[in-house]
Amino acid sequence: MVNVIGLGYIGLPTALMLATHGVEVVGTDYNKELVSQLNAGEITFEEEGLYDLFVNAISKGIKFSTEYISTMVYIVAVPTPYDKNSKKIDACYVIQAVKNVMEVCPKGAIVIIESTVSPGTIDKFVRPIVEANGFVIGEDIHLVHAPERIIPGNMVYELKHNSRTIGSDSKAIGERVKELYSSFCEGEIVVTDIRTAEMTKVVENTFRDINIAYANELAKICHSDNMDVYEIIRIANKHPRVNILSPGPGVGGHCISVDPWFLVGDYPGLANIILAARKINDSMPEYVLERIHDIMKEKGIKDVSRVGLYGLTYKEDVDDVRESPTLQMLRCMERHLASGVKVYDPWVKKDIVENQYHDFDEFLNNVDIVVILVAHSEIKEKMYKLKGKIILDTRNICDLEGRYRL
Ligand code: SAJ
Repeated sequence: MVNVIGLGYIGLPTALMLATHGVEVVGTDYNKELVSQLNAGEITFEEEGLYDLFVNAISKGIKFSTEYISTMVYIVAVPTPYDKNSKKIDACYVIQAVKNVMEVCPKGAIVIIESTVSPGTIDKFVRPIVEANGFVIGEDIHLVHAPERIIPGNMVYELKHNSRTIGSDSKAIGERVKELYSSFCEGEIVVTDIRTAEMTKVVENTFRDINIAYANELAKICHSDNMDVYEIIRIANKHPRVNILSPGPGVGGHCISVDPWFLVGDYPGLANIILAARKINDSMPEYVLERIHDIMKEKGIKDVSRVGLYGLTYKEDVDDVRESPTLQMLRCMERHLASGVKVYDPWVKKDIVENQYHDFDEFLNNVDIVVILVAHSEIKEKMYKLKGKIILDTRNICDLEGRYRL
């Protein structure tokens, strides 16, 4: 039996996938409401194919609980935020989860950390907890790091098809864990040591952050000198060894905008490109605000309440608003005492900001400028409704005449 600890964006799909592939699974989360929701047959977030997987896993006997279970395999998938004060990973959730596991686990158990961690976290925080509980690592308890690579929006497919990394102190344990993941994962599974697995995961997300920062910097350069950044990137990418990503209003989500900070925090003075990239991406929400300001001036619009922001989530077709560029923009506007801007997102059903609309047409009727911040399928399908509006398209999805882009 596997006890999956943390039933969020990573833990839940992983637990469901294991259960549907014949593994006995108990999913544990300290959030009582979340657990009762799952036990009542309600899925906790939207994701293509997740509900079907959920129903299938329930039919195969998956259980959800707030309790930790005594078993031989644990998968820990809890959040690992970045602590802005210490400039280091905040490992408190991992620490607590491992402490709780130690209270119930038998000798011989394998504890797999799936949460993304900065290199060295397992040595620094996890090993001491295991040892403090009287266990000998490698004999009584086996530690493994198995970071995930799934992308929100395509999680279920990627869980099955991506390759993945298993970091372990011992080859034999690594191979056993590889077998467990092979129950559902058809991609290549590479077994390595823990430190390498920790570093590899952070390096992957940092690579993407730097690539996006390059695209964002190019967008600024091109705009300053009246060049079309999208055409330039499109043509440059025809080179067989060039693959520049797309500029946008900023980098959000809980992975790419967070993980590079682990390297900056742990290797100050060495992580220079990484820090520069973070700064460029973090500057984008404010840059978009400047662009809105310029457009308002050009069009003679003075009233900020005639500006509508389309999209609140951190990217298209997900309901996750963590670190979203739109929220960063709104915070920045608050600092400049500019309020009244209107906001709409078809994926965010609850009111989380002021002047938030829940009906697309009503939103459009109340604004003159539409700033496209998220490329949800909805707006792509209903783009014709924006005819006659002043449009700032930060995602390059609109081809209506006169629209502004980054
Ligand atoms: N973005 C751009 N331009 C682009 C691509 C993305 O501005 O060309 C923005 C998005 O709009 C979003 C942010 O970057 O705000 C991040 O989105 P994303 O789709 O690039 O990535 P995430 O955070 O949803 O998922 C990433 C993935 N990592 C990589 O592709 C290296 C995923 O595979 C990881 O599993 C996930 O982080 C994670 O959990 O670490």
